[in-house]
Amino acid sequence: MTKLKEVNFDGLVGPTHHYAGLAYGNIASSENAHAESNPKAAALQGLQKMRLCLEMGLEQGLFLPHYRPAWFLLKALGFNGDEQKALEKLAQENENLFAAAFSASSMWAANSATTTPSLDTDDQRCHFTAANLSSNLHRAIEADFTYQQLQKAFDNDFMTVHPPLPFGMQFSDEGAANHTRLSNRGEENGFHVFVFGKSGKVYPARQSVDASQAIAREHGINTDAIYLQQNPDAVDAGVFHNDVIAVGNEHVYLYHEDAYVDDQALQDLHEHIQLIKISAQQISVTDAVATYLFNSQLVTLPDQSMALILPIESEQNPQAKAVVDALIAEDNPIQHAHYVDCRQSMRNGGGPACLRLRVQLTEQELENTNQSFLLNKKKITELEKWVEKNYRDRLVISDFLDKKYREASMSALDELTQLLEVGSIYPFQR
Ligand code: SUG
Repeated sequence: MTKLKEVNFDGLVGPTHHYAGLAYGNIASSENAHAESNPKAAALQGLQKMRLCLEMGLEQGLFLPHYRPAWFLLKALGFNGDEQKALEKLAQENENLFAAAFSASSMWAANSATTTPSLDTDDQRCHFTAANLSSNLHRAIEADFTYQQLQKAFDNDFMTVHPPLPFGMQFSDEGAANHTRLSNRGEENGFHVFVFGKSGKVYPARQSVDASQAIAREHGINTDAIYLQQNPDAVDAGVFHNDVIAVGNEHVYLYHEDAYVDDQALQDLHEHIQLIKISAQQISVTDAVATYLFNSQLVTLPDQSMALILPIESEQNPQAKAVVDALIAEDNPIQHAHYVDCRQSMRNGGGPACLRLRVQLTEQELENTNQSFLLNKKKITELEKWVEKNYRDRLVISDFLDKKYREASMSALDELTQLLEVGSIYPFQR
């Protein structure tokens, strides 16, 4: 049996983290639009979660924040000339576009890419496809730089990084948030669960089935792959990604009974996979969305037991807490629950699972991964100091008009690349 090691790559929260209500269909994003944000707390909360994972004996990596404002976007839209004047004009004319250009949304690394481990592919290479995030402008502008970072981290003799699928709604792709690789401990190959949407009455779906199928083809997935359609009513209740209503790990798949139009294809895996279906009576979809109970990381610990890493919002809700307590008490591999504070991210609809891209690698692939993207506790301490020094603890959208603040954000990113020894990855460094 070839052993795969799971590494979680978290998106480091960037200095421009803010609340602009840009993600239609994401209830937290709409509810917190224009609230004051705390980028320092957001980044520290993220690092605290990464530290917890390391302390649990897991491998942990990170992706760097994208540089903002996204001048490549603004220039393409004709905002040339004096930068300060251009930003002032834009802020007045189109606040959403202004906010989008400063979005720190790359923190939600679960949407950065879809990956398939080498055990399941025709050419026995590990494959990555950068997500195009076509549904929302502030997210679509992540695609190019994500692709570049993935190449920097993983493009080598053993792994292949693919560019984003063609832009547009037909191939709208939001990455690993809608894909889960399951596996039975005794079996070599995995099972791939792809989840796609068709828009509800109110909110749009974000992952298209054409995109999921293209990725499966592109990666040469040579093992079972199933495609489940999101329940449009769940989409309308705020389930904009599958990881808001389901989580899987190895031979366990935890999901809400109202997650899909039809879960028969999932049921057909029951001989290999332990399906844990949570009923609407245990917790409604609305409460699942409010607490992000399912947006937890389900991880295998070194002793082979499994742990859930959940947002504290689900500890504070009696129904969600009861579901977790019952899971721990019942006969299944989930034996531990850790509640983490990622409230700054949660207010934009991003829980623990959103903040990380799961990558399953062989020992050789892990050795060949660019080590600058991997973390240890010492590096986390250095990153915490870097955040303390460089990040603001209060931010509103109009602060982006402050030139000094923008310059400070750029020099913080410059310092970060030195700290992590990744080289000059940002255009302003060239
Ligand atoms: O795409 N929020 C993100 C949250 C992504 C969560 N990821 C997963 N479920 N995997 C989104 O909706 C809000 C930005 C704002 O409103 O300012 C935002 O983009």
